[in-house]
Amino acid sequence: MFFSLIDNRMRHSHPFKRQKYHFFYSNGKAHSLKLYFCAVKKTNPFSNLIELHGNCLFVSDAHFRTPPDAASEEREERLIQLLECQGADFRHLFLLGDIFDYWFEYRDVVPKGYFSLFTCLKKLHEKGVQIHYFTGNHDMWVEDYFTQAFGAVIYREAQLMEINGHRCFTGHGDGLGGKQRKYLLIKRIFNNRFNWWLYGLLHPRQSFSISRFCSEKSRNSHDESMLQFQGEKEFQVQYARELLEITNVDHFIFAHRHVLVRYELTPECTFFNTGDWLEHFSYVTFNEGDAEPELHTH
Ligand SMILES: [Mn+2]
Repeated sequence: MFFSLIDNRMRHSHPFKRQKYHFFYSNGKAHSLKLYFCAVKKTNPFSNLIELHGNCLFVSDAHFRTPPDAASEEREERLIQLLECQGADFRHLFLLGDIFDYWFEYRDVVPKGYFSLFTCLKKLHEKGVQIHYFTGNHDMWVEDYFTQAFGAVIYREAQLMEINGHRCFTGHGDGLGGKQRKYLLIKRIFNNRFNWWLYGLLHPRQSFSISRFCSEKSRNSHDESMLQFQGEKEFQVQYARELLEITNVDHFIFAHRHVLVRYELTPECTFFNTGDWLEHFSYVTFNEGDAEPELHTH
């Protein structure tokens, strides 16, 4: 009775209602639940389709350390070189998450360092480049500092966008697809506003020490086999296939996995991962007039 009520609501208010209803029942995962609540609230998660025009550059996973060490400063310099030499050509810069190994901003305090990078981003902003900052699992605590400093638009979830007439689904890509209950639970705890506020009560010296310890631990626990792209076993690929069942997407552009890859999902739809700015020094461009995004290494 309750579900048929929802079904009726969806039938009258959504362009993809029937498919979504089916999606909820056939999957029953966290993101399906989200679609279900969207249905209850009569909102469409794809209704605020953002339209962008112009050349786009996607870069992710630089994991700049807090405070920056020599290696981190070198990577920062390399990223600035890329942004400066490509600067005149692109209109949108996508920072696809985990740019910082740890980012937590207090009302009056931000992590020190990154001065050259921020100056470069400010210059780009002044030239008219729009910066899109997608938070990753290491920098989910971004608040409004980047927005105030260089007008960045902050996205906390992956987003469907129309880029130069192509439907692109992009975001950091962590926690999407597969059975990642434990990961999603941890993410939810970290992302909870009340916990966020509680953590902010700690003195920066304490909170930054805790974060460094956790970052180090997660770095050491990485599975060697995951260094390679796993094809259909990839959670992001599985998620992309699930999403393709309910809506049209031309290109998926994710990060997080630190693998630079172009993978054909269907003849009409391609999956990309930006790699990283740690070892691959890779990035993705999607220029006006291009049929699909392109992978590069610096
Ligand atoms: Mn990540």
